[in-house]
Amino acid sequence: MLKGHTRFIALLLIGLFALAACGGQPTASPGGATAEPTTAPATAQPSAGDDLQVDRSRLSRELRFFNWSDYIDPSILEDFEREYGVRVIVDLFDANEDMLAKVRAGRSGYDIITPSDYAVDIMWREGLLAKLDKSLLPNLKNIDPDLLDKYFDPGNVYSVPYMYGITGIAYNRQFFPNGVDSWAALFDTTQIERYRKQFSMLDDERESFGAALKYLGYSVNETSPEALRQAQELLIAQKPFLAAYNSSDVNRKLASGEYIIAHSWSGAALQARNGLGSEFSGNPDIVFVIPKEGGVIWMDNMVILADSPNAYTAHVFMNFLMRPDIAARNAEYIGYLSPNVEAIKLLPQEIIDLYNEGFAPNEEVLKRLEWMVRNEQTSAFTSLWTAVKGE
Ligand code: SPD
Repeated sequence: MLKGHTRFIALLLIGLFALAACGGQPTASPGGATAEPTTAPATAQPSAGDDLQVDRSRLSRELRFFNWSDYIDPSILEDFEREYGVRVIVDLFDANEDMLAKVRAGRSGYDIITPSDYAVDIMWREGLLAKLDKSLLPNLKNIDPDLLDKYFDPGNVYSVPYMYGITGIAYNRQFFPNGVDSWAALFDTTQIERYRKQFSMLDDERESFGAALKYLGYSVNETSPEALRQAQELLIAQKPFLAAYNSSDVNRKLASGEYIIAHSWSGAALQARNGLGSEFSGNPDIVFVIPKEGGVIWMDNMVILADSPNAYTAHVFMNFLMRPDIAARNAEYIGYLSPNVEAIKLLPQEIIDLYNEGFAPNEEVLKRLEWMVRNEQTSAFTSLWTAVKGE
């Protein structure tokens, strides 16, 4: 077990280090978290399994967590409530832009959220995030240093890694006996005619434009008018063949056979392969691939909102999620990649084998992956996407 596992981590570390798009120097965080009203039983005591001396008198009774769908093992929330007496109320989103719209409107009531890389960048610049108090996050020591201090939050002043993954193509090998190795399988109209209305693209302005741009030979961050025109044209030509733009239940539809191929996040594909707890059963014929033209690597991160009334409790929850046993259970359940090096050591061999089959990047695949960035020009994707969708 350790052999394959160690090789996986080594490959991952080498590749991620090479790809790391770091920027800026760490900024000292004074730790802006404030105490919330006393609502839970008092007495500070060490909590099981981590180093944090939790002051229970500072815990709120509830915590509001805004998370991607199918992105946490529900039994972990029950464990947190059992251990700390805090009920975590979860609301779901399926696109960074939807999450941002809700948070920007103000008074969302959320304490903790899991934005992707480029969305963290947007959020801290807009003053939406609280600075983290690292003294309340001792389990940060378990996080792979190569996944810290990234370009979107230098010094991790506002965010800590939750899960990461890659975006490519998931397909049912029964219908593609020769395999799939190109985005042409989703864009070439002579190919997609065969599975008209049996495939989906992510309902995501950056991801779907990113796939089209990669197929055309561009970077996912390309914003020249000519490249964007070509990508838009490609997406519009594909649209009549699509079953849907779908970021919410690609996992279920691949597993059930309703889709035979889909633009997918790696973890959703692994859920389609393995099933998801008691939610649905998996399909052993689901395969995941990063096309030869390349794909996306991304990371979702835990952040606390600047107006969170429960920042102390949010830190305790974040620290809990970074406990190796908890992070391992979560990664095994949701199928995404844990940034927690101690958790990876606890994963079962079955999961490591699937990583090695393509549900995680190896050294060769890492060379074909790109991180998404945001800048003045990338806001163009919003109006182009609205036009493609015809909204
Ligand atoms: N169902 C959970 C999906 C999490 C995907 N987040 C990644 C977005 C990358 N652009």
